[in-house]
Amino acid sequence: MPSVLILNGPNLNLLGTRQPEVYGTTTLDDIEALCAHHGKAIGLDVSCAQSNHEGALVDAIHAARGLHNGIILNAGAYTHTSIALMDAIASVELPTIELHLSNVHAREEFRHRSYIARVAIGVICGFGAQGYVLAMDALKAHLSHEV
Ligand code: CA2
Repeated sequence: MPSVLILNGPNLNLLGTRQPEVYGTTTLDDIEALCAHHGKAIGLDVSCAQSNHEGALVDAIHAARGLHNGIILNAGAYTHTSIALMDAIASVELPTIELHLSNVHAREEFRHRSYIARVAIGVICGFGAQGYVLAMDALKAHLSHEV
């Protein structure tokens, strides 16, 4: 069964506790449970991780090589700043989907730039927690067409 790493970045551990008007009321635990449930339904093995630290996210991406077939990455604010994460994704050569809960293009100008998008196979944003399900379906389809 193909395997996906669902990796969440800084502050996403606070989901559901603050700014519900922007990020909704769903917690990160809820999202991870949703992903595990959907993985079983579509035949995708799911591993989830979260870190507030850029280097730990780089390490998690490196460790995914050989363990997982793809990555779904919500890099949070590092999306807009991190050449290190971009380079890590490029180096492991795993199909990666960039994900955001909010529609970053409808928000501040500084959220419009993404370093991750340059190395991602696609970007999903603006659909809240449902975006993780959409990303899993997209990755599953991508991996099925790869062979
Ligand atoms: O919309 C997304 O998923 C973001 O990746 C979320 C990041 C933001 O910097 C990106 O531009 C878009 C911020 C995550 C902050 O999460 C919080 C959750 C609850 C309370 C406060 C922050």
